[in-house]
Amino acid sequence: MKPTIALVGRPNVGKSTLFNRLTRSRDALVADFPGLTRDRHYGIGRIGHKPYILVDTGGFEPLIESGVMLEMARQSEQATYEADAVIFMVDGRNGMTPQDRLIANKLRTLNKPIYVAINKVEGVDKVIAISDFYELGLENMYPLSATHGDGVHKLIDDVLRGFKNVTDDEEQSDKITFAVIG
Ligand SMILES: Nc1nc2c(ncn2[C@@H]2O[C@H](COP(=O)(O)OP(=O)(O)OP(=O)(O)O)[C@@H](O)[C@H]2O)c(=O)[nH]1
Ligand SMILES: [Mg+2]
Repeated sequence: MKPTIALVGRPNVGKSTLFNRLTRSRDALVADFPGLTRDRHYGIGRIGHKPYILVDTGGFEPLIESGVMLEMARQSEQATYEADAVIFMVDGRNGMTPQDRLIANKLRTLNKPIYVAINKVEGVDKVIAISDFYELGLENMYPLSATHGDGVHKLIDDVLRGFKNVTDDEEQSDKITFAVIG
């Protein structure tokens, strides 16, 4: 069975950029303004022959009470309910925001593995980048650059390590098996 991994976080932190990198596609639209991704968007990523389902989501604004942003927050939450693990992306250049704290609190109640992707830290001291987010109280923190690729492999490797029974592509193919007896 393929594990499902949801990518969530505030608008404009780089979720779709990471989605495209992991699915080796340009399926998700990326732009330098918030609110571009609006609903859930599914793709397939692979490590070696091990496939997984990746879900890109719209920016999660946890304090919005009406309108399209509320619907986007609902879509993000739905993606986290369907997922086996969640990558929670934050912006390592902007640092912690109150919304990040609220999202972290919501995610904690899921009781699922949560991985914090601290994005946009190319050229930034990784220890300093991480230290700003300690107060989220989430253990697994990964400084990375979705644009440049640094740190991305380590993140997805660790996420998938949690799933021992990931089906190999080859195991899924319709091979004919012969028994030679006599
Ligand atoms: N410097 C830097 N910029 C990045 C990185 N990743 C993404 N960006 C930029 O951040 C902006 C937002 O990227 P998106 O991938 O569209 O962000 P998003 O979280 O999907 O945004 P929404 O769909 O609006 O929630 C774009 O201008 C990206 O080029 C990174 O690793 N480093
Ligand atoms: Mg997006």
